[in-house]
Amino acid sequence: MIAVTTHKNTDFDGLASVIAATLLYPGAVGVVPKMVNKNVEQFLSTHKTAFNIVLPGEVNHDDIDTLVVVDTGSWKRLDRMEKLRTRTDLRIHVWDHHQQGDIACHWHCLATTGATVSLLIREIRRRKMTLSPLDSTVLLLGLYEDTGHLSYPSTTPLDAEAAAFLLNNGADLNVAAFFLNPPYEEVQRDLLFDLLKNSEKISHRKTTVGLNVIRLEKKVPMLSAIVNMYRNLINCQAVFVIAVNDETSCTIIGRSGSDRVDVAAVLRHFGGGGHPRAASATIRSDDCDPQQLKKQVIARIRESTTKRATVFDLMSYPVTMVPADTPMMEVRRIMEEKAIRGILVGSENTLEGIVVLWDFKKIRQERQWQQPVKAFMIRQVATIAPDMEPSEAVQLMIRQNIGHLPVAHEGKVIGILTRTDILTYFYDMLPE
Ligand SMILES: [Mn+2]
Repeated sequence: MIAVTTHKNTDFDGLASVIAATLLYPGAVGVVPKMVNKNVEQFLSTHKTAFNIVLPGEVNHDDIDTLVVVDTGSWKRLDRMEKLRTRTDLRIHVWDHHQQGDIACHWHCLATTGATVSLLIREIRRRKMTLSPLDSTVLLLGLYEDTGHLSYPSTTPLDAEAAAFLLNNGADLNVAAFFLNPPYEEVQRDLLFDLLKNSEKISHRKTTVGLNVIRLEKKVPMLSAIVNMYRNLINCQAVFVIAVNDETSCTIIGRSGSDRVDVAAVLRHFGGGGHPRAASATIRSDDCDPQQLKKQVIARIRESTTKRATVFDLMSYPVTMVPADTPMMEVRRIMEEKAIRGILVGSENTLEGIVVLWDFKKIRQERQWQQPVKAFMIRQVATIAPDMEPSEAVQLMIRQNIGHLPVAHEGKVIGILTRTDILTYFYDMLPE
């Protein structure tokens, strides 16, 4: 028998991948873990009979000769599959978009797509299969949940192609919207207020990280969505929420909106995992002390050294500067010669102003080209520090509506960042 299974606390990508695999492996049975996310549970309560899926307790493990694992590569994330771990005659296939895993398999399809189900859909398309509207809809739920409706940065062209294929096969967007955007309930609102009231902020290398310890009386559906909302509201680069489940277990949820804080790297020290921007860890110990955990998280944040691109890596230097009494015609000549659109005025220790191509429009008479640059320059010049992130430079440029940012370190101009540098970075260098 071929069994297809996925990770515990199954999300829609896990469920969709199981269902897609049952289509790709004829006769296969989908084994869905007992613990599934709330919205998946709601979906299954009305749709379960439409699919060939069972619970782990309903399957005779000895009958399984091929195990297809989707949306995870780790034994410990599977539900009641330990028995199979030591079987030498078992064939194992893995389909996954995560990086790590300890399942030794005979065949795998691993790629960094937004959703695992996109990998299975690629194979469905390759085999020229068609899907029912119902199958298409559940696959779309998985695809949209893991890619934030194709909007997360992890989304790839393969995900978008998969979405087009599903829509062509009749996927229902009304059903998708219903299960992906359930209304918030009182318990979630209370939690959000609690997080906002009791947040502690620490600063580390120009980033602000929010920390909370909360007590969870019961399971809160969509906890991670609430944590995300909370991070947006308090405007921190990252947040860590330590949720006390009971005396012997705590869950740490990390969410980041910045390349500066890699929450997965921090939570790996606590046995957790995930992505740089979304990760979690569950700690079980006889005396789980959340305040102690908080101290450890802070220590890990402080020692984390994520080396990301900074303004320093992108800026141009040396910088062309002219003294304030330079005639405008000379300024124009230098700019033409160097093919630059802006020039700094002053010296590297005293930045007095900036003149950009646009300022030439202030010149109405020919004789004005003889006048010094200080008569035309802009005196209020925004500068940026070399250790800032490219995205912060973009925000500053947008806010001030400027295309040139002198880079200053300890009062000295050490470089300049232009729109071109930013565009080159975001469009040419990002997809590594
Ligand atoms: Mn997934």
